[in-house]
Amino acid sequence: MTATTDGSAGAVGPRATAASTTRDTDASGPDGPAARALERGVGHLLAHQDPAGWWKGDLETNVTMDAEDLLLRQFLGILDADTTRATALHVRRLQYEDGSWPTFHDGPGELSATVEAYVALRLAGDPPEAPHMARASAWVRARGGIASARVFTRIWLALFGWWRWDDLPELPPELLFLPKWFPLNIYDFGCWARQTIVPLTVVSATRPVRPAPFPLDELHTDPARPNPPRPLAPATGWDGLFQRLDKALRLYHRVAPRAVRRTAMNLAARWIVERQENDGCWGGIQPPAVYSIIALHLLGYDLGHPVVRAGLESLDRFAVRGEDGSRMIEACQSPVWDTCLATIALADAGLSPDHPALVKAVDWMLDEEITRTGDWAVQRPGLPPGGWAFEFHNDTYPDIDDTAEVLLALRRVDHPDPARVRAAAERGIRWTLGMQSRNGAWGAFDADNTSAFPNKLPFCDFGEVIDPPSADVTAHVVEMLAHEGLAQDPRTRRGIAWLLAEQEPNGAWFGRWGVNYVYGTGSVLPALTAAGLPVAHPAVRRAVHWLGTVQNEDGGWGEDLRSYREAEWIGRGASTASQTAWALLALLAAGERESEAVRRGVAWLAATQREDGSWDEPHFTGTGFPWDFSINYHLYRQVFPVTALGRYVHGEPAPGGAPTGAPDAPVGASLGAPLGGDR
Ligand code: R04
Repeated sequence: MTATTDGSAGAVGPRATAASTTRDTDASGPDGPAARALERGVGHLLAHQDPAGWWKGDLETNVTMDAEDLLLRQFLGILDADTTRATALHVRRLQYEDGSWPTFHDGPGELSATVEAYVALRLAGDPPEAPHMARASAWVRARGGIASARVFTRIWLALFGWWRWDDLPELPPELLFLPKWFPLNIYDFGCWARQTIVPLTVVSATRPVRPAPFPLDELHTDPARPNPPRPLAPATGWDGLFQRLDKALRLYHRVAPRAVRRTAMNLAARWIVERQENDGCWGGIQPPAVYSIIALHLLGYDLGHPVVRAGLESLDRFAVRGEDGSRMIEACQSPVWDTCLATIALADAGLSPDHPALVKAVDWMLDEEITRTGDWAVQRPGLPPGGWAFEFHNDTYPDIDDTAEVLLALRRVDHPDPARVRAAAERGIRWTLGMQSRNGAWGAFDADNTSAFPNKLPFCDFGEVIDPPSADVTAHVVEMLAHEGLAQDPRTRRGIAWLLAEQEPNGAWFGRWGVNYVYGTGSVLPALTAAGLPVAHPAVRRAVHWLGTVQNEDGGWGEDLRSYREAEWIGRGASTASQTAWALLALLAAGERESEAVRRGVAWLAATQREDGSWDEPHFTGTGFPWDFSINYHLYRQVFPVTALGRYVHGEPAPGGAPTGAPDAPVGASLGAPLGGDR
């Protein structure tokens, strides 16, 4: 993976336009490989639209989803043979030769995932002495056994007496009493952590133990001493404070007045029930649904109670059946996200703006608009609702990323009821602007969700637990505002200034919700140039140069998930369709259409396309929590290459109604100077 080009051919010219640069004698012409790949890619995408107007690719994560689904059913006494058998088929297929399980394709074996997958297979009847099971338990023991697993894993084991509740961090339900101004309250957590933690306070206070269906001694390093105390180095500073807090809470657990506890638990129950979605799930994501069902059950809701029954039914909808009868649990479902991205892709690919597929998609997106308030209003009281969530059902947690991309998609379609589209768009824009954080940028679900405390809790070892502004979300918002003609609005300009200050010394931007710097850079460059930053701006040049240095020999781009941990993996990894497309989107936005780098990237996409118009992508290029929770969005391999090829063949979408590629629109000239390159 060496530097091939700095991609500077034609670097500082105005943006390429379809009219001035499309030649039919080369690869970019209407009969060339790029146009043919585009046409096949479009065909594949069109064929996968649901009759209702949406797209949804599988959202693949890791085996802890599947294991916890079985453990929940075991805990409630509703585990059936078919579910267990089908889940085990999927879990067995993902095991490595050495006995371990990874949390993403080609990733290292991971202890907590391996413990949970092992237990899932034990539930399915695989005996401990079977070779694959013996390899797994030996692998776990060699890495410290259950004692070294994350808190969530040990909670699941504690539910069956395989771990002691005493050896878990305290999570008291009295947390719900702390008001929103208190320096650690539930609204300081990112919404996903909040939705998970509130039900877990009930579990942690109740400390239930159901009979274990089998012993699990083989997962302890020393079966005779199954719960070795975790040696905690005495910490100083904040870590020390949180260690002492945990000790104090342990004591409190024993002396907590019953009436106070009961009040706190009732408060938690009400908090949970109020947030149940129309389809019975919580927040559109699987983990909060699982823990909420357990919590309500412990609080006396029986399995026939409408709230619990709807919750259990919603869980069934997270299951995807494979052709071989296997069963995989999705952490979450992505219809809104996939639909807006597919709409943009098809519009960029040259589909007529009134194409029935696009109109149908807009109809569906309009019906998905969020019209009521949610947890976001705690930070922004009085802000009228608007915007979109990621999932079919998640009205409490619309997110800024989906809202920005839906708004970009709506603009690309000629809908028969433009007034209706405009009204929804205006609510979405107002909501997005209202959700801007104090620093001028945007997080995914909340404004100003930046407290340092949540990540310090011993409980929070499962991944990111706060939702601070990120470059990728901010870029999507800036791009949307630019297309809405708001590039000069002071709020947009603060976003741009924040982005320019966030650029890494190497020229790239960090990818919070996609892997990794290729995603960040692929999000930011199209936003900056849409907002009028000249392609000659030093920030744009630095990013273009960086992309040139990390292009693979084969012409594609790839970035390994290890880039979240190890600097030598930044920008480095096997080429993938989505990451190659992100790099191309950045380069095309930077006016690099005629460069060697773009030509080779486009050639890679054309050469790796399958007969049916799709691309293979076993590597995970989506991010739930950097490093700790990774996602393979199965539609990314399709929507991003189609967008990139479409922009290559037809030119860039025109921001703010200006003609495509209008050279140096006045907005750009004025932006370049005051926000200039020096940081
Ligand atoms: C790509 C940008 C759109 N948006 C992010 C949405 C991601 C959708 O997928 C997931 C979101 C999730 N959240 N929290 C979890 C999660 C999983 C997803 C989650 C995971 C594990 C545990 C608790 C929560 F697949 Br434990 C928000 C910005």
